[in-house]
Amino acid sequence: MRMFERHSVRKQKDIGGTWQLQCLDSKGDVTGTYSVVVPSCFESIRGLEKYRGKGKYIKNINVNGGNIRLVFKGVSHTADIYLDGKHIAHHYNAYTPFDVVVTNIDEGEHTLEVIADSSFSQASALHFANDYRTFGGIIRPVEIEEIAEAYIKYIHITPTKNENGWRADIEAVIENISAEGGEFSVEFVLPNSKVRECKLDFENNNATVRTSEMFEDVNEWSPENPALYIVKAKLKKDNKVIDDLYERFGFREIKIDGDKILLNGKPIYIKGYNRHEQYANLGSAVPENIMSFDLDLVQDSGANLVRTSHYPNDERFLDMCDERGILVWEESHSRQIHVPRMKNPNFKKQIEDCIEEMIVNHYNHPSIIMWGIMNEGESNSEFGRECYIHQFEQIKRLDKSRPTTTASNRHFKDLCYDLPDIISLNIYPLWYYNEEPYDYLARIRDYVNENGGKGKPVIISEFGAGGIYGYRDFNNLKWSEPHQVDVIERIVNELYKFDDLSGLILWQFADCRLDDEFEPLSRPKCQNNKGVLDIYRRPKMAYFAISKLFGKKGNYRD
Ligand code: ADA
Repeated sequence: MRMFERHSVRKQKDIGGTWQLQCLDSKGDVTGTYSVVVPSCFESIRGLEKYRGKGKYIKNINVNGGNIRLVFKGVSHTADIYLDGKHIAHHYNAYTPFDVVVTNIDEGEHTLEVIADSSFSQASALHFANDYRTFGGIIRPVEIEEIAEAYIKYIHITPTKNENGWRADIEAVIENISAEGGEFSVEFVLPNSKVRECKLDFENNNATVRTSEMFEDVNEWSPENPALYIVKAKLKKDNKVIDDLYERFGFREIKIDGDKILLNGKPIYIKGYNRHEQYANLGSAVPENIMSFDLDLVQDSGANLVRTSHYPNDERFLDMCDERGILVWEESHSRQIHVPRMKNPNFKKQIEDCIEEMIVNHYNHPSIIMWGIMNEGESNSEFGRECYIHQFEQIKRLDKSRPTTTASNRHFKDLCYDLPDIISLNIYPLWYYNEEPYDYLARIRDYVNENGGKGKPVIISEFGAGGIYGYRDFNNLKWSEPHQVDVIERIVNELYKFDDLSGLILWQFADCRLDDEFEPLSRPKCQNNKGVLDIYRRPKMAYFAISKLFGKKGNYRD
């Protein structure tokens, strides 16, 4: 379920494989029954290619009795979980994990039911008809764990560099589900064979322990040398190990120094792709080998970053980025959320839950170098500004170790350039508007400098053009591959003339399917065709062009 081992004591297994799926109408009546594999999307099942609504997944599971923890890595987009007919959990948002603990369950067979709902309504402030499809179903793995009377919920590791070497601040949160008494402690086995034991004091059945350690001779994590280390935590009760959790991290530090982004003290230059988590007819249930192939294509083209546009990604993909030294801009789930949607009574809780779950679950990935919010949200309104302030404050409460950003397309009207640590601009000259790239960006940057953004790092977070795979001719018309190459080449060569940019991120890595209802007249094939690869990862001419362009530029600002 992850790319590294997480336990030796706690028993954990993947309960994917074959499930029964019943499609349900608005009254809850069954309209169709299918035998499906989990994880998968409704839309990858023959006959459900355009399905939007509810599906009930059913599986009988055998348990040994005692306490179990069910972990859902992604259910799209709203989940209701039932065990033996009893409702035990509810979750909104396809792209963040959630879990539920069931205590004192009898040994034997139990019926697990997961109702996934992909319908759009006022109940859903983040999932709506958009320029990427909200697929339906159990799109990521499901795990069952056997846990003791207490267990380790998570461990966060924060590395910082100082004159004596590296320091790691370690925090672990433990839940005592039985509320039983006893002498509890956590033993940390750290890099360089350091061992630390911390006593626990539970308050309301939860306890947090912290320890800090200095490490003199360790390898830093970097794109060139993505060195990774494991922290092993053992939870003891009356000196007997009852649970454990392994976490992986890297000694790397991200800081802002004036208009530069420093990775371990060196200014970096970002050459990246915006990537939707989608593959052909598998939709957003992307298998590991496709994730790995995508990262081959990222690295082979000379890129050094992936932006998880526009939602938290699968942790297995982030694990692979950690291992390969690929930088990540991860962002909470939002694309073009305008004020009416921000005024949806569900918006505040839904976006804050997403930010919290993203950061709590993805905190230790060294590849993640910044957190993004509100892609092309209404940052040119006072109401929007209040929402941005609130979300940036929430991020800083959860993680002080990473800079923040937000991709703006409000250019000369934006009221929020003073809020993020890094200024990010989505620009589409030569595609959506006939502007000369250099002059257009220079004018936006003048406005940014006069309106709160002066002296901050600047990234071009989106630019690009559409190209239909296989459409080539001599007249270089829009939507042809040669035209796509021409626009990308002109923009990148102009952006390279700015010696104070911190990088650029191409829109987009691969074509992706949209919600059928989204602007069909401007999106041939109901796809966003600005990928340099098609939905099957077949390269367009633009993939070879961007590879040459990325190859021209180093990874570090001079
Ligand atoms: C915006 C948006 C992207 C995509 C792009 C496009 O910049 O952030 O998600 O929709 O436009 O292709 O128009």
